[in-house]
Amino acid sequence: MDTERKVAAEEKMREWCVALPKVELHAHLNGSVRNSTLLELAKQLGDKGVIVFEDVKDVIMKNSRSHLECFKLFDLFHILTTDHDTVTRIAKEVVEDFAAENVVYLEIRTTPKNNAAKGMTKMSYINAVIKGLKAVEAVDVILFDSNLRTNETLSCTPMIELDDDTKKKKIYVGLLLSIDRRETTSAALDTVNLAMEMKDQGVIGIDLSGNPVVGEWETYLPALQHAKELGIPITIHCGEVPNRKEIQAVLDFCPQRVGHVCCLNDEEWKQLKSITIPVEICLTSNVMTGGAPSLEMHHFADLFNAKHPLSLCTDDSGLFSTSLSNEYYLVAATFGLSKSELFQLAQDAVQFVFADGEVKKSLRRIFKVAEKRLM
Ligand code: 6MZ
Repeated sequence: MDTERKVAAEEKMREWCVALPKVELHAHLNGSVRNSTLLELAKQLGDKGVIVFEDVKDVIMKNSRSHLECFKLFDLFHILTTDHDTVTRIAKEVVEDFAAENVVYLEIRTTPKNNAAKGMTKMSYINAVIKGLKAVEAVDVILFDSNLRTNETLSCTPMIELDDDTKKKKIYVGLLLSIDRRETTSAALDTVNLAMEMKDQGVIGIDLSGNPVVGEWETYLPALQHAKELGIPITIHCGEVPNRKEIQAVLDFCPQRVGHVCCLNDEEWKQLKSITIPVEICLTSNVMTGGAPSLEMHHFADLFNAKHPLSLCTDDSGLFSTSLSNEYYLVAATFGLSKSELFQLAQDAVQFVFADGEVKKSLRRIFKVAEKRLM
């Protein structure tokens, strides 16, 4: 194929990946903020003399992201974003961005933050996120409760189907509350209790995340155990670094899903595969942070060939300059998956959502309709 035809074919495949309905299960709110918004916020704080804009600008726009750089950046992002109005703004924009590329179901995770200087509590932070979801106008945002029933259509349009082009698009959104690895046992328990308290307001699960070289499993275990007893679905960042003791503990804990699983040894792979915990795959993130040596050598291929339950995810679309459509495109370009395999991969992710049967049924209908159009 000559270069021009190759470029045109790649472009068509990219467009197809955007048109594909997609399920996003692993997206951190503050990692998914648009660069343009971060720059605007940095400029405002620069003008107030809180930060030096020129220094921050280069860091935001830089493309390589080691683990260390990522977690330094998150500290910076938190300075830029952590007041109620900004949290509301970024939540709105992040949902709009996912909806714009045909994500039909989004579990967005974020760490509830106390910030006395801003009059912020963990609960007021999550309320600010929910306010952002309610402010989305471009699509209908449907929030559901953690009894896992569809709770509320946030905008006024009733339940709709995607098969009629005249109707507004819809996106199902659920919130996962993240425990940051820097937190104490008591702070982690607060987050789980908050998830329980806000289960009728769109909070549907718990995540354990944060810098993987910080903290001890034993610190979070009581909170995770508590969440399990309360019946709250849990997803855990697992094996971003080769911490043998913790990887084993996570597999033994057997959460509903795990993220990343980059640094497992043969025995741990065997155990993961035998207990078939669904894996949230974050290709670009893993390559950029060094968790996988390259796209070609990413463990996606092994898990996919073993028919292990998995779902493609972005992790931090802003931080890593990616999108869920791009992650699907990369899988096609790197591993040669056909359109029907990509479609199946996207559709299979419906099985691993934390929402209930009604939401799943609706998602399956969306895929059925899309199949006629795309295949
Ligand atoms: C582990 C990550 C992460 O919660 O402030 N986070 N934790 N590994 C990753 N892979 C690169 N990417 C993001 O979003 C930012 C927070 O999400 C977690 C970190 O704790 C980070 O501070 P929120 O919305």
